[in-house]
Amino acid sequence: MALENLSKGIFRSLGLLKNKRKLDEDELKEMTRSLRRALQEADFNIRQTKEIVDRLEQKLREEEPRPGITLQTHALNILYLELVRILGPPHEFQPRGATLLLVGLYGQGKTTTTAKLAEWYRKKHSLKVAVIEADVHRPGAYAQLQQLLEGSSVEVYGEPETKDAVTIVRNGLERCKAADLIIVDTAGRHQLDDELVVELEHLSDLTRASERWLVIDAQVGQAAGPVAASFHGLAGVTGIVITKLDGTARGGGALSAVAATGAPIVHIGVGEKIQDIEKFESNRFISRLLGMGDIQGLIDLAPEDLDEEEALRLTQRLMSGRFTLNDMYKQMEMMSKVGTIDKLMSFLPGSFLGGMGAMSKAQKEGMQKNLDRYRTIMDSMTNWEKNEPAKIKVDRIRRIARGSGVREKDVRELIGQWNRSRKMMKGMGGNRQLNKQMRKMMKDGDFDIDPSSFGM
Ligand SMILES: Nc1nc2c(ncn2[C@@H]2O[C@H](COP(=O)(O)OP(=O)(O)O)[C@@H](O)[C@H]2O)c(=O)[nH]1
Ligand SMILES: [Mg+2]
Repeated sequence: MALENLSKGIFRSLGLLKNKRKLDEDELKEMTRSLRRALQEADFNIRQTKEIVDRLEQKLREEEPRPGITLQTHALNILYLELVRILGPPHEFQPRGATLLLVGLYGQGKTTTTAKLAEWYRKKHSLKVAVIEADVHRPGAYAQLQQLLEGSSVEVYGEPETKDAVTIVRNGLERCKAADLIIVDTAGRHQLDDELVVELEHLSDLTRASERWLVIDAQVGQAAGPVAASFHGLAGVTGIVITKLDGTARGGGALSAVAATGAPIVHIGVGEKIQDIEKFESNRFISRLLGMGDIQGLIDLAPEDLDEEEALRLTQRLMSGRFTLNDMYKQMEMMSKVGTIDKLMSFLPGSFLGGMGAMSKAQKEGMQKNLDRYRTIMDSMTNWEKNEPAKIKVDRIRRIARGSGVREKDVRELIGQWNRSRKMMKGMGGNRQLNKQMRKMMKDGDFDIDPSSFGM
């Protein structure tokens, strides 16, 4: 998860209020000191840090928590609102019919982002997407883009021999007329100079680009602010993509400094692979950061071929406690399509399923290994066995173990796991408020979940 250290720092700080209903002066001091440090380590600037911490302190003094809400949850809610406010409202972008120009300095991730965005909008909005490689300075840019989009239906246009970006773009637009969304990757520079501004003007006029997005590497921290401000002012940038948030502890600085310039953050890059991109909405981002989960983000992770009916049916079976190994297998298959346990967990509220979100890295790795092994074992089971796991006797266990190359103990463990999940899910099904919300969410796409129903 991006900004993992900040997340931990905030938990550590707010943890000092755990189980408290009344404010204690010394504890409050210690909490604010610890929070200030966490924010600064994530590279938030001193003024913003002070503003966030002061407001939290003031509100904690002035407002009583609602009945039944602990001081810790109260503080968490206040901090949530403050951080969302700092990071700004979401940028509305209508991709159908748009032409999107990506600009930025060298090595910031423009070409990678071009490919990521193309795939994102192709999948999430079912659009016909084309990309045009207009970087004439970097040899190999076209090949790089082609390689990134290998196997995708996104059309890639480029002319590696042509030395004039405007010509390439003109030809590309003609060729890709039928596309719903066109994304143009441009050449980088060392800095925003006159030549770049002129080229952008040309390209913008030519493409009638409705959007010009600046790509910035998060590793520069707060220095992303001045870069965003100058591009915003001079080149009329309409949105910002912040990349490489996965590889830096200073991401808080980049995000907050950019947001402060008034240029909206549209997407974030969180890895080198083509699917490592997220839409940026500060409320969802902060919700996840604070361990409150991001259900919409989880849905965004779902693969194109996820059968929603089936997912809904499985969820209902799971929550009713009547589910077989076959169901568990299908659920695992779905989960493994979506991503690793680690990734999934980062979208769930911290207290979901008894605090699974707070599992250590080693625990998550262990769980991933188990899942892989369970799948192997289940591949050696008959349908009857998967439907009636409670009736599997010794001789069958032996056969299954031999067939899948594991120990008998492992087969028993799988059956035990099924039994435990069944009981746990049955317990969750009994949580009427949660159950109602889950159903509503799956049915109506209403993802606005009250974190207090997860016991926060
Ligand atoms: N870890 C990580 N690496 C990234 C991300 N985006 C791009 N990169 C890497 O950054 C380097 C430069 O990217 P590139 O797209 O060629 O940058 P460009 O010069 O602006 O076109 C490449 O090695 C990419 O794999 C990201 O979100 N996370
Ligand atoms: Mg490039």
